[in-house]
Amino acid sequence: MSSPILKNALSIPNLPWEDRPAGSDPQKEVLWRYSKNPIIARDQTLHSNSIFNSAVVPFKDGFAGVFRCDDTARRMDIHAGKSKDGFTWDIKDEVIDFIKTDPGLPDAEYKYDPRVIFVEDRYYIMWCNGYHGPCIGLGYTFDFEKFYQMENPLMMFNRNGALFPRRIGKNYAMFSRPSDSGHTPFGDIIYSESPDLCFWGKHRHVMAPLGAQSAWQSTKIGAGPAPIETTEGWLLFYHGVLTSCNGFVYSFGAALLDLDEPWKVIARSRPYLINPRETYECVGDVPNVTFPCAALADKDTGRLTIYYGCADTVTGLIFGKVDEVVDWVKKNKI
Ligand code: BMA
Repeated sequence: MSSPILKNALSIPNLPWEDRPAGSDPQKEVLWRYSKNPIIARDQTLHSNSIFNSAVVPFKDGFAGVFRCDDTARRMDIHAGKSKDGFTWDIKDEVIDFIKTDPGLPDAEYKYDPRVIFVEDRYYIMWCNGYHGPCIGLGYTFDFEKFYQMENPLMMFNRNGALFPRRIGKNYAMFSRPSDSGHTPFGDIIYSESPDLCFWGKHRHVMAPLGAQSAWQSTKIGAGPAPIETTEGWLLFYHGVLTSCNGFVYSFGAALLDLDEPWKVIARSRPYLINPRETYECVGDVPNVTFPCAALADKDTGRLTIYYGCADTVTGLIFGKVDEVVDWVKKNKI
């Protein structure tokens, strides 16, 4: 039976999955963690210090992805990987060597926090690209072997770019989060459109951080994975940051956005879905971070699998059902 709620979704019969554990109360937690988290170790490639905030998609009879690997010189870059089952990953030791679609394209000083999504005929990658400060990088691949880099979509001082899986009207669409050059203590989610993936405009404000009524998202927010299309609107997982006496705490929640005008918020969760509480989320290079970068939904079962970075060190999996998350957002909206 197909999920009644997903639109334009893929069948992913081999979606990584584990049933809700006995004792987990759906009223209390709509999502649940994989019992064998983390699935990717920090030193899984030859030179990696940490592998986290990484994105995957179904590819051929398995999965492929782009992984943030900081190396032991603490350089931030992205690497390609493949997997048969979505749990066990073979990640290349070498960084992705992008082929420039225009020889005049500036080099990147660093790359991090990739998102990957299939749109029309190829897999697009967005990441945070170092060019006189953080900006959004954009590239594509057909095979996860050769990667092509395009123009940076927006000006510098922007992060958390997430491309939509289809055009809105005639245009491609993306979310971004304007920032500064440091560990930005502010940030709203912005929507933009482009006819050609080069020139972007029609910028619209989507959501701002909230105050004391939803403190997990009080300092800044940013889009997570590419949004998922449902009959109830675009389902967007987004991270929210709280400033504690020990620094930033990264949790994540979800919102439903209008299908035709995605800057219009239908519902936005007051509580978080996931916050850092397991040891691997609280202990690492940056304690207290849960940061989703990929969400795969199976058309046939409505199952949802989220890949997320844990404490800026390792990568974990979270499971749920799309219809349950949508219900939860509606019931727990601001
Ligand atoms: C953000 C980015 C993310 C990271 C987060 C927590 O600014 O650097 O990659 O997960 O901070 O350190």
